[in-house]
Amino acid sequence: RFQDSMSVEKTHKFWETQPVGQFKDIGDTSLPEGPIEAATPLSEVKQEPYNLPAAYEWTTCDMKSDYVCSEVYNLLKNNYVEDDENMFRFNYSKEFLSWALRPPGYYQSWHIGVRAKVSKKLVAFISGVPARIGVGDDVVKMAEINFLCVHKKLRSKRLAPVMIKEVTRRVHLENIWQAAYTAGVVLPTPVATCQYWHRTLNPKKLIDVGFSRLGARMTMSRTIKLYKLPDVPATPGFRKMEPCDVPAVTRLLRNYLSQFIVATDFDENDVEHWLLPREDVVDSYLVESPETHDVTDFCSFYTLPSTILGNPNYSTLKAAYSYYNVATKTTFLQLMNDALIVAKQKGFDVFNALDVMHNESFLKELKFGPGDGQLHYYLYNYRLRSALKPSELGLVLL
Ligand code: NHW
Repeated sequence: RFQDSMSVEKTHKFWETQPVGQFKDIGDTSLPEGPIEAATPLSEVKQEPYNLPAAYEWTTCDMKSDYVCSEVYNLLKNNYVEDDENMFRFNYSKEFLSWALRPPGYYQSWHIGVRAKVSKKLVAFISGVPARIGVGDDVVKMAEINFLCVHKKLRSKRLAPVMIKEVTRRVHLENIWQAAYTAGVVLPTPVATCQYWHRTLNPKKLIDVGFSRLGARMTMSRTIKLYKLPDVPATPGFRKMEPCDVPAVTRLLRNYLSQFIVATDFDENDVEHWLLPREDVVDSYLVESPETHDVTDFCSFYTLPSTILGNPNYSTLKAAYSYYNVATKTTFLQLMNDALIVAKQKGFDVFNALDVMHNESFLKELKFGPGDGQLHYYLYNYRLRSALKPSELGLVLL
């Protein structure tokens, strides 16, 4: 019989056992907000790793080692996230992984690999990094979980639940009891469901590789004209962020992010790590008022190329992803248009942004188009009374 596939809730043998919001509780406003399970004494946390199938063993990955970083890079390059049509696969660079996994106060024990015992080949990975996240009026120490990956040949063998339990155990050992993560798949239960929007910078290439299609009644030359951008940013005082800007940018960001229900809580050390420009990893620009020399506006994006699968002409799609942006004096529209201009100058093919924070206010006007597929945000062991709108989120995970 016909069923609307959108409304079918699958059973989740693993997730049903975890302290996360369950589908059956959606709409039950009698449940309290906050931790689902209380923290336990550290002595009660399981001391030994979970069991893996006999042919595999745990490894803790030293991301300072160029060799280990290459192993993780290659696992992800060949086995990480693809789009629904299997045309593109994320290709996080080694420099990016080393940055993403070693923020202030990181734990090497949260960089968890699985190796084949005989060959020592790395076949799976999961990671966490510590973060402070504001939820409502609380600031909660959390783990941000990312880069969960199982080699294509080992899929559907229930390895992922063991890896998630193992990272949870190691997070608990640091006396941290909550986590945040995003995924393209629906799991129990999203705190928000967001959409990616794409701003074409290099129309010819995007059309050639099948990322986008020529619009109805559009020619290539009209399309190129439509997406053309000025050569240089328009805002006086627009420049690259420098180390001396860390205090001012931190103030600007903290003030901006405090309005969202779930948001990153950045201090100066975090801003120094996450937002100071790093070549081919993260770019940050700000507006310094020519009169007062105050920092009034800020924008940033990170570099995440995708491998183009099976195209004879092109092998990589160079994508910039909107990160954190704050406009106080410049209009948000002009600030983000300047971000597009510098991204274009740097050779990006496309600029992507989620509909989080105030991004909705510039997406349509700056000619972003909605993507297919959604990104769901999740919290582990923290219940919110109801789901959030994307615009209530002040958090971007890599
Ligand atoms: S999302 C990207 C995830 N990675 C990929 O999509 C790469 C390509 N796919 C794969 O490598 C960003 C595999 O398909 C993976 C699943 C490894 C995804 N999140 O081993 P089985 C992140 O990294 C559940 C959570 O047989 P598999 C965030 C699935 O629902 N759960 O599947 C990561 C099912 O459980 P259920 C996911 O295909 C957040 C079970 O896994 C999931 O061979 C992690 C099936 O396992 C996903 N993306 O491997 C959670 N995809 O209950 C962190 C599938 O439905 C939680 N599953 O039966 C917090 C932990 C820390 C807490 C601290 C207090």
